[in-house]
Amino acid sequence: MKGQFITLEGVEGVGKSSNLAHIKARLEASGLRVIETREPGGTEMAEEIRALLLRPRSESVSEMAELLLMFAARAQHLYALIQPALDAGHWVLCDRFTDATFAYQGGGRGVPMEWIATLESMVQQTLRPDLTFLLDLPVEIGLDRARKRSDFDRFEAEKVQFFEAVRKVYLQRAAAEPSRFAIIDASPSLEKVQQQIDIMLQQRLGLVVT
Ligand code: Z5A
Repeated sequence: MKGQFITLEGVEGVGKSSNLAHIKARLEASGLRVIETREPGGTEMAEEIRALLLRPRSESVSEMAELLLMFAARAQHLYALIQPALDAGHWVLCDRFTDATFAYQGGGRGVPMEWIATLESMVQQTLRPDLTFLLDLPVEIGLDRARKRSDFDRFEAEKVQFFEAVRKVYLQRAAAEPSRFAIIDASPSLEKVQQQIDIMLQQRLGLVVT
């Protein structure tokens, strides 16, 4: 059976990391071989690019430098991990992917969406996620959750309006591609969020969750 490519998206603190482990456990319980990864990052070199991107710095960062670094990391991630894993029949579960670039660099930073779409085609060719979970909740709840947990990285230091713009693009993309996106209300308890995820795994992938 061909491996499927599943991504998790959402603004800060929506619970992507918390729910990734849950989805992985469900897939593995169905006998699937699963590789868990994240963006930016996922390979040694791409993780080095991630550190460059997230580190707070006094120098202001060019939107183009940020965009190209995101896609540089992605190119290496696809080449060294994602594509080989899919070719070998593994399922790949990725914390963020190119929808994040449309949302953060496009919505948040104002980079033209067509530039991102061009880079997407250059770097990924025809590869797109088979299923994307969009964990959605009001921005301020997510920021509150994320900021209680750790110090700010360079993105988390942005203002609420930045994340409102990010959320808006995510919701627009989900509305435009309902067959790929599954929107999950991330505001209730983790248990209730995971119940919604289980329903989607059943509806979209036919997984029987016991
Ligand atoms: N970025 C970009 O700009 N462009 C791109 O193309 C890509 C990324 C790919 C790194 O992402 C940054 O890169 C990111 C966007 C940018 N910007 N930022 N910031 P990341 O995914 O590594 O970092 P993150 O979004 O900050 O993830 P996060 O803060 O780790 O959030 P999360 O994984 O969604 O949440 P969590 O760690 O699972 O949960 C946060 C806290 O909430 C934690 O204490 C949980 O226990 C708690 N939690 C989770 N769910 C619940 C519920 N349901 N109720 C109550 N509490 C909960």
